[in-house]
Amino acid sequence: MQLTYSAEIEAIRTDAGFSKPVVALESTIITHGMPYPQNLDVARAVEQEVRDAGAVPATIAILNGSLHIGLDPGQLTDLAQARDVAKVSRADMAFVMAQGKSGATTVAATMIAAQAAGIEVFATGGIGGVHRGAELTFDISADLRELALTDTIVVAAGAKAILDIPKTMEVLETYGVPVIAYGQDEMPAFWSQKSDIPAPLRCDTPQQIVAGLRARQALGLSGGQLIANPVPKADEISAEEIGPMIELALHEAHRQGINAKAVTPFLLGRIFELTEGKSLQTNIALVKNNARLAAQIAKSCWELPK
Ligand code: PSU
Repeated sequence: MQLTYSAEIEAIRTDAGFSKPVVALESTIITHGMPYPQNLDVARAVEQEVRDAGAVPATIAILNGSLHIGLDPGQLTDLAQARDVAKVSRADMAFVMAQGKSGATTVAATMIAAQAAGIEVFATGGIGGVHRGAELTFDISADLRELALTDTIVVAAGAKAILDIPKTMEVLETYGVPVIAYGQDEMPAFWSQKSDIPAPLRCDTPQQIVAGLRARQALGLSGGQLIANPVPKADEISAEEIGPMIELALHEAHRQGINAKAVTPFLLGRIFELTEGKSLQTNIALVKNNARLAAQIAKSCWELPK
């Protein structure tokens, strides 16, 4: 696949890969997950977290048909302000590229791009999952199947709490995806540290995560892993506080007939309004926290190569 690299990534490319640990970052969170101008500040701050932790950030997006591994500062600024950028996943990324269009990559598409570029670790906010009411709508994010298929470690604050977390866990189990809570026994719930849902696996250090990854590879097992990293306590919104607002936003989405790819951006936007901006502050804090952990995991991957 033809990939286009930012100057920062180009500078560390070698025949064997990269001369420094790299962390992939997605772009749908910029175009569809947060409002401008906070989205641009966050995109820059998250890249800086990765650098401060000793790795190199590669924000991934499709610009005019080219799959970019790392965005230069001007490209990041343009993307944060762009309107009508497609939200691309496995099903449509190749078509957006073939037609010379631009697209923001979701978790699924970013995993594919990271694997193509040889990047093992990717940080985001929260993965997509099984939507509430999926027994009727069948609305299940393509992110879950991607975790089954593509060999990228995804660091997220769990699945977004707008989703049905127990059903999301069931699907991940069916797909054989390791779901690892970081430093606690239960799954985090995006804006909240706790969910009362036990985590299938727990790791307490980046080294443990990478030891598990290498053991999976030695067994010949393909597919990704989800590292569920709880939001820092000081930044969380408790499940009791945010729960009623999620219910209200879901009710409105249903009444307005919002479906498919529009559901998650609609819900995040409404919860931002209902919490008077607090959900965004928590979202920002958890993404930065995930970027820091992803950088540490990337460094451990580096110390324990395949
Ligand atoms: N994390 C965030 N905000 C976001 C997302 C992740 O903090 O907006 C994006 C990711 O790109 C993820 C997408 O893939 O939400 C899920 O969309 P859907 O539910 O339509 O699959």
